[in-house]
Amino acid sequence: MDEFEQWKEQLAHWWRLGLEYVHQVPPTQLYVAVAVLVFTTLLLLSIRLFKRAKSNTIVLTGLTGSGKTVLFYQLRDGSSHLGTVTSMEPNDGTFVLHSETTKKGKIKPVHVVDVPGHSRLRSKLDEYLPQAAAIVFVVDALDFLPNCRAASEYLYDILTKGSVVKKKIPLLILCNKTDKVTAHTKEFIRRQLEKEVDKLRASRSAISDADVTNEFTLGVPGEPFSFSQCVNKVTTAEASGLTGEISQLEQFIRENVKT
Ligand SMILES: Nc1nc2c(ncn2[C@@H]2O[C@H](COP(=O)(O)OP(=O)(O)O)[C@@H](O)[C@H]2O)c(=O)[nH]1
Ligand SMILES: [Mg+2]
Repeated sequence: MDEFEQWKEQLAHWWRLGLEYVHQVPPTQLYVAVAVLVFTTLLLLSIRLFKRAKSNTIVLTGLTGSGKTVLFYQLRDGSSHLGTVTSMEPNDGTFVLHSETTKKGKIKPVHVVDVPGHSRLRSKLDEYLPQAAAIVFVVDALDFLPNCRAASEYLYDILTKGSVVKKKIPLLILCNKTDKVTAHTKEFIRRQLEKEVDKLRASRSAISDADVTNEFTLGVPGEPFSFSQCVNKVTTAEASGLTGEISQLEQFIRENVKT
């Protein structure tokens, strides 16, 4: 008990000393000190907010076999790593694009995630989409027609996600495998996807009363669907992961992740 009393006495003493000291300090100095403290706190907070707003994450997705993994390696290493890759795990990496490694000056690294199109792994998408600066939806331009329906359903799901619509995340429809002459053009693919999404729109709104899974609706009611009706910017481009012709993809990435 005695010890406790002593402690209290000591604390009270220090408190008095502290107060005396503060009184001795000219008020202007005190104000300046407080202002500096408040200013630095605000500065640190705003830097944090600013950083979070400027994401560098690019989500690469699309059906299995469209060529995402090959594109991922092309972006990172400038080679396709053919035959050594599997499609089960998401590839996830932060790097300076291979084509930019020879450039001088400070280049901002890009965070690229390759999210597989397996339906049981699509929950991964919900994890990555909210932090995405942009989305690349990879389409197999060679084997397009048999997969058109499935690709449209997947695309529909992405374009109606709350995280995508609210943040207006830009989306690139990347028609891959254009190294083969039998590949469909991006204009053709875009038109077919629009037609298919239009059909989906009708069927999904008919059943949505009981089973609401899509958070937002697409397009303008009564008008044929077109990607230009989306609140987020939807563009198309061509690429070949196999031969490394990915300049349009790299340009899209750089438009959305500033150096
Ligand atoms: N011709 C051609 N084939 C490609 C191209 N990109 C990928 N492929 C082939 O498509 C298959 C699937 O590629 P992969 O990257 O594993 O697709 P993922 O399932 O989307 O990750 C592989 O057999 C690749 O060799 C391309 O640009 N041109
Ligand atoms: Mg893969």
